[in-house]
Amino acid sequence: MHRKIIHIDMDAFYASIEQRDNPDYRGKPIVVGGSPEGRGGVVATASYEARKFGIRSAMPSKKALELCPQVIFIVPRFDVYKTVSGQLRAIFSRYTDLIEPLSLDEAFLDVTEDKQGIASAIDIATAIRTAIKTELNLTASAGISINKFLAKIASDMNKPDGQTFIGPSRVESFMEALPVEKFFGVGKVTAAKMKSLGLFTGADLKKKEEAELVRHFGKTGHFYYKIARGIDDRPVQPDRETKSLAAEDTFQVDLTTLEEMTPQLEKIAGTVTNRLVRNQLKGRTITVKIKYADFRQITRSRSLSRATDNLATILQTAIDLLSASGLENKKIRLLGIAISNFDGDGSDSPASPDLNGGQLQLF
Ligand code: DCP
Ligand code: MG
Repeated sequence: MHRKIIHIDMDAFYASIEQRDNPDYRGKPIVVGGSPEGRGGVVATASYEARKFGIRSAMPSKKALELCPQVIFIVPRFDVYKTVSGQLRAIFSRYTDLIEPLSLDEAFLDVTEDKQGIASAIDIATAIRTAIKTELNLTASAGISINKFLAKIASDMNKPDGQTFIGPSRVESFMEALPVEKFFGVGKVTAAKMKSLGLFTGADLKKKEEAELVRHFGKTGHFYYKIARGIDDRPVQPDRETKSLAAEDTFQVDLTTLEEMTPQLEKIAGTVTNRLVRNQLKGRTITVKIKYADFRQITRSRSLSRATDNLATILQTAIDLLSASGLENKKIRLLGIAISNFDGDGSDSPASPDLNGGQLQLF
């Protein structure tokens, strides 16, 4: 008996809301976030009209302006996006209580048993998208399959305003044909490593013994072994609170000096800060993860007096923690930054035993 999992992802979320609420923006290339003078700031998202010019999320606004001089920059209205996110959740909850939001515009739904007895996950996804269109005047895309991994990939296959079903009988052939860089959770470095091992698709992964994958990729090797066979047992976890946000990067070449590490740390801090802002979170505890060339790993934390989402503050704290960790004669292969102890989540003791005891779970 297979589960029925739906992944819903809104189309050009912030930009679509702005176009909905202001007729002057409709049909035009618009960008939410960034500064119009191209003086810094990055694009949060671009309307599909702007994407035709090559504008993408996380692109510097300067670059966006170069690609499309007539692009309109819009200041984000997070309160509105949050309200819409709540309205989306209300629509989902007509069909199931097993809802796991991933961000304001994205969620997994387990509709194995749906509240209305519709039974067909395809019909439920269609009904949800219709409700979003008629009630909220926005469009969403959906992926429907037997687990989270496949549903998430599927929701991207027919964007915008579309849906894709990967049924049980198609799972095996779909996974075999899937390029490793399309795997949800496989970053650039892992993809490059896979390719260097001759692993280009799910079919290549499937030919490897589990022990060999674990030897190359550590614990994640177990996951690759299973997912190559279309198996992903992770449950849809309702009400999973965001306890921490993290980003990390593995380097092609081990780093040895703080001068080499600082720009990398800056990039990682930028990613974390963006995600804090996107999720409207501020955190008080900053944790740095360091993995050495010999795979040993340490974490170092510091709690600030006030919660922050400020790039400079987070970066400086991370640099301080890194320098205090003792870098002499060390080769570093991975750096990560996690922010936790969010404002309003109640766990504001600086020496939270939860954190000091279980820092690894942050990443
Ligand atoms: N976002 C952001 N910074 C990023 C990526 C996204 O601030 N680097 C924000 C703006 C997006 C929203 O999160 O509207 C949702 O992100 P998605 O990745 O789902 O992108 P969109 O919904 O904008 O577009 P798509 O139609 O590709 O899903
Ligand atoms: Mg989206």
